Amino acid sequence: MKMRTGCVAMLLVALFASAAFGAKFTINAGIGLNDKSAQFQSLQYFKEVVEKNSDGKIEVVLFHSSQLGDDRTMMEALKMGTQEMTCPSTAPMTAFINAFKIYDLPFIFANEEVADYILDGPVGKKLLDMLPDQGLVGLAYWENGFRMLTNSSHPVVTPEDLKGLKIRTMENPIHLAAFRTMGANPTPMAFGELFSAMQQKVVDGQENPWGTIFLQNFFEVQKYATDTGHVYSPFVLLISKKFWDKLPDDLKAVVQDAADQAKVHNRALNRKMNAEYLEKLKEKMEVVILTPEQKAAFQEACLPIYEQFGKDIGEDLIKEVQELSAGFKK
Ligand code: TK8
Repeated sequence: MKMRTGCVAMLLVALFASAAFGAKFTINAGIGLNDKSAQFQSLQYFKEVVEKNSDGKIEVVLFHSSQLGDDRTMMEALKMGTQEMTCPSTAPMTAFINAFKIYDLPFIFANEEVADYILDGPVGKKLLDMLPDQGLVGLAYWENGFRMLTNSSHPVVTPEDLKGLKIRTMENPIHLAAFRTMGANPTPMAFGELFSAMQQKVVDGQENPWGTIFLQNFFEVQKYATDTGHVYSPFVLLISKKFWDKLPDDLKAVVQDAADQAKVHNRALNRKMNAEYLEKLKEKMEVVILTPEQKAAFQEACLPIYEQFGKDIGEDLIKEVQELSAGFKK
């Protein structure tokens, strides 16, 4: 009798031990940026926390540089359940959930602190809560950051300087409309095609945060930059709902906690890197830093966009963000 209990106990120990060795779940996570980006470094951070806190039950495998596809195709793979994780800019997410267009309104966030406040508050949550209906679960808002304009033709100091410039935008109707309104000739394109499009002069320019402009070597094919900061791009750490529903609650908690921890890491790192790479870019490109008056001219030129997309996004939602932002105190 004693012997048998001992055997069962040993068997149980053996079973648990083997569970700890072989991961039960694999998260394949892909992004568009390269492995030097703050985004990739934050995914590495996420991977470490998840693998440690799940006692190896979850393994995270990372892919960068659009190895698994662009933002749009990876989101589709998450919906189908053939890929577990990605971290797109919110702009291409609007193809699935219209309300995310709120983040595409030019100059809607005055600075990063306001962006954090809105994204981590009721508005940000309300939008994440819309994702499960689309087969996606939004774990946290990470940061792509304020977008800056670059081009290969001439310095851009006023909106008039945009005239005739062929600018690549993300696949998003508001970004297209905003650049059209400012007088440019915008064209949407997946991120993975952008470098060669600039190299082959299919487009004259693009817009992305300083870190991306530096780390993706855009300065090799772009001579001029302007700190327009016209849009703040959030990233959303997304997980496939099909995968999420299979995870036991304790592991869901581990993944959610790691996503939140990595968010804090990501925002701090991204801001530090954007500031550092701006200084490095000044040695490689002609960088225009706009005065507040010059920046206001871009803001004014974009005002018709609020009118044009007000109904589509929802006047109430826009008002809610504007009122919350106005009430924000550091
Ligand atoms: C990376 C994209 C990129 C975005 C863009 O997949 O497309 O310009 O800024 O960073 O999400």
